[in-house]
Amino acid sequence: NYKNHFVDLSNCDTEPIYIIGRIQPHGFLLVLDAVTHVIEQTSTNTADFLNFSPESLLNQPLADLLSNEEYQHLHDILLQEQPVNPQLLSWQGNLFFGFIHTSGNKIILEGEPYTTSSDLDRIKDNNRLVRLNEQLNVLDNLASVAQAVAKTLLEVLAYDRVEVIQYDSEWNSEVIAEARNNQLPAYLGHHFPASDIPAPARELLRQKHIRQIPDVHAPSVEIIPYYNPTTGAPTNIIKSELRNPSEIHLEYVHNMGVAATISFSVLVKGNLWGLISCHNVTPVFMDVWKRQTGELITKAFANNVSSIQEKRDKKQWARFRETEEQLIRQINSSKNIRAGLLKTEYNLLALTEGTGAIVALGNQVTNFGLVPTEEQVRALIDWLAENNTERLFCSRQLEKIFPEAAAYREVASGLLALEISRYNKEYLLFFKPEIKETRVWAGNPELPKLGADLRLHPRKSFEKWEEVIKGKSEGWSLNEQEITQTFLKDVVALQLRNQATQLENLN
Ligand code: BLA
Repeated sequence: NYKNHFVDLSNCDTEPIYIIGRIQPHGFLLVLDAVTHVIEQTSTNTADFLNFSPESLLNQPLADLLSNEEYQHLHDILLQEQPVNPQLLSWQGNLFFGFIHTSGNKIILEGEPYTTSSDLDRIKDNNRLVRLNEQLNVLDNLASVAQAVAKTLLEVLAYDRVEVIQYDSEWNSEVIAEARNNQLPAYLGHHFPASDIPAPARELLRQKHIRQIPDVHAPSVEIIPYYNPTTGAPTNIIKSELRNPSEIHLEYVHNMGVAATISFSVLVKGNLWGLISCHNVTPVFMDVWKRQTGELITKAFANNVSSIQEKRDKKQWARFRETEEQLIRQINSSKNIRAGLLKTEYNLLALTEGTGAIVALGNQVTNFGLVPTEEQVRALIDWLAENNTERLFCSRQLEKIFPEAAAYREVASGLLALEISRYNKEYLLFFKPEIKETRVWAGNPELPKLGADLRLHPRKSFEKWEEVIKGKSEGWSLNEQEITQTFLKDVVALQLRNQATQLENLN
């Protein structure tokens, strides 16, 4: 029950926003039984859009309310498993855009006023989309692709600011591209902690890919009755067009100095990669034509991200692979492993994106690049030998499980450790430094003014992010894990072969 759920900053990870029981006022919502098409719940504002009061709709089968022709048209749509939205519907002669989806064994039917778009506007937006796709075909790095997308969306939607936001593996986010006029300050390069998009909001982003808030101050509209009469439970409206957002989020948007937002989820290979978030200082409504163009732009972007990632992963892998083979050759032509590694042509450091490495073999510890002191390294190895049973151990925040590591977080917040012999305390260690945020807050510091609740403000969030990210490095990619394991395997094979030849020579 949403009504008994008092939401504050401490419990928003469990806020049941999917059963909020309210919508925004720019359309209406009905809940129908999927079989009988009887209206079981309705928003209280239907008279603003149709010739029906909420009371006249409740408990009525659709067939009794519409003309035969109107009902037949709607009935055919309702028979489809997943109707494409929007549909153009007519009820007693009133035209509107209908959005239809199922929720459990109910049908949610929403309506928004029918709007037309001039041919000239449609042509312009279409041309922008064509131009963008031409650009995307030749751009090959994420920053410039994201920038082209932000710029095109700013032209199409004409909001004051467009942000392209990427998540990291822990749901902290970063603004990687931005387009704006001078109404709102820049957030480019800024980071936000995962708590700004708590778990229920992330689930929303996964399930509903376009969301708009035309006016954060618009009074919300109730869905009555709150409990569905046949299920006895509030109806899940997470996929609805009109669902009223959480008050906490509305306050956040308000504190940002923004009155209207639209955002598009960026899904790459089915995973939530990030989002494109558009902000306007004054209220503004995007009709279905604009939303459709925005969706096409977002899809083009997501496809590009996917191919850029693939290309980059492949390139990185080829580079690692080449380094690995050369290193093994270099070791093979040296008198022992250590001597081979210390030759300068090929460096162990090029095997990952890390900036430091240690080879602990026999009783010798050999350093490459930025590493903790020998004493610290030996203590780390003792700890690994005692506590770690995995052959490959990865962390991007070592101090969280090994607090002593906080002393050298600047060079080694991240650790990738490969065990050669736990018993002999022989390891291969790779280090990544702490992430450093060097940008300063951009834009006029007085604008927008901080709201009453300081925490619910992007600038405060930025400070929170800096706290959250202390002692953390970039993560270890699958490529890095795989190539270091390959390297270890090849080194061990070499070692065994050398021992075998030595034995033969003795015989
Ligand atoms: C939702 N929070 C969101 C959304 C964004 C952000 C983009 C999705 C909104 C939508 O798509 O309509 C966060 N927005 C940002 C950030 C920027 C931005 C970081 O423009 C930076 C430029 N939010 C909080 C805290 C809580 C919280 C502390 O900051 C909880 C205590 C909750 N955020 C919250 C909730 C939602 C949300 C509940 C879902 C809103 C909804 O019900 O639709």
